[in-house]
Amino acid sequence: MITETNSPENNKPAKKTIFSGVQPSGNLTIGNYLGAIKNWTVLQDEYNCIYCVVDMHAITVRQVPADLRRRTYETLALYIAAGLDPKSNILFVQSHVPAHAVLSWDLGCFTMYGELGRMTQFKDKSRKNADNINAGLFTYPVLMAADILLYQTDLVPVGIDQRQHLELARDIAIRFNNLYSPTFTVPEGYIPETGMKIMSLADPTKKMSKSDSNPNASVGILDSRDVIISKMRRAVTDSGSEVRYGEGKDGINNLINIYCCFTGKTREETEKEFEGKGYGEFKAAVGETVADGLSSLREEYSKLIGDKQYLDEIMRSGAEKAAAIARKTITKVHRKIGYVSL
Ligand code: AQP
Repeated sequence: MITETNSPENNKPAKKTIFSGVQPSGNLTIGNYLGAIKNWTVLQDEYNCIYCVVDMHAITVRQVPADLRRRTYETLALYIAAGLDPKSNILFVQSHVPAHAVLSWDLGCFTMYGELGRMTQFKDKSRKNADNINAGLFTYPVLMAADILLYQTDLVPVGIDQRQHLELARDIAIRFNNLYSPTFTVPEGYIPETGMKIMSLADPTKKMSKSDSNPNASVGILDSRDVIISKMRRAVTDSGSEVRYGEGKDGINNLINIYCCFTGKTREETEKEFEGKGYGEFKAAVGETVADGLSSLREEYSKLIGDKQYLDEIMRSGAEKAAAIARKTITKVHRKIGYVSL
């Protein structure tokens, strides 16, 4: 794991706090799983963990309301199915805790226009959604900073694509702390080395994304066994045949990374295992391994997704717990800014 620079202590509970989230903006991919959710489950005993379904971020791109609602439930059910215990972690939906929007406004007044303009995700998504370059897409990183800073977060487990946003959250926290007095914990990134950036199967120079319109570009966590195996078989690779990590072999490098994440093997072990075997055999093995690795999660998910009442209860109690923590930060921030408290 790569952990980034240290943060100052700030009236913290004994255990350190983790915050992270996924947008319900499409069918979650193995990129979301390996870059984020899988690591969350490993951290849950050691840390106070707060995991959010970030639906407010999702509306920076147009969503069909019924799909957004359905995916919000699906994402929460996936968190639990992946092994996050709702009793020991706070699991909630972002729009259920209005403090996120409140702090986002406050922090927006401590964020520079130029900083937001430099964000590569804004540039990418503006290109992809040229007819809807809305202000929310531009200020997305401020809302993400609010998500993290509200909970005095120490560690943020994310894929590497979110590193630039995380650095901005740190800059905003430091700026606020310096202008007033220590208020926010300055968060560190927690980025996995092998799963940090899973690439598209259709174009391995591009990140795998849940909103990619090409269904063959990504493997969904909930894709069936046959679909996973067939997508892996069709993954774009170079014209070589040797299963070896290297320059100009983006497709094979990506499949080796995926295989290593699911098996726990190193790249060298993987290369050795497939020595003398061609790409076809390797792709079939990756497909089988991914399908096996996700099978218990899929089984658990199918039990949970039908129980809307249970999921509603988790959402409700998670939102209450999150709101209680968020309130303390908001009170402190508003006092420092100079708002009148009633
Ligand atoms: N390809 C990836 N490899 C590793 N990690 C990834 N993440 C996303 N894609 C990959 C990590 O998943 C977490 C949740 O991401 P998000 O939903 O907040 O937004 P995103 O990063 O924009 O993910 P997508 O799948 O690309 O969503 P869309 O298509 O809606 O933009 C984050 O920790 C992210 O790093």
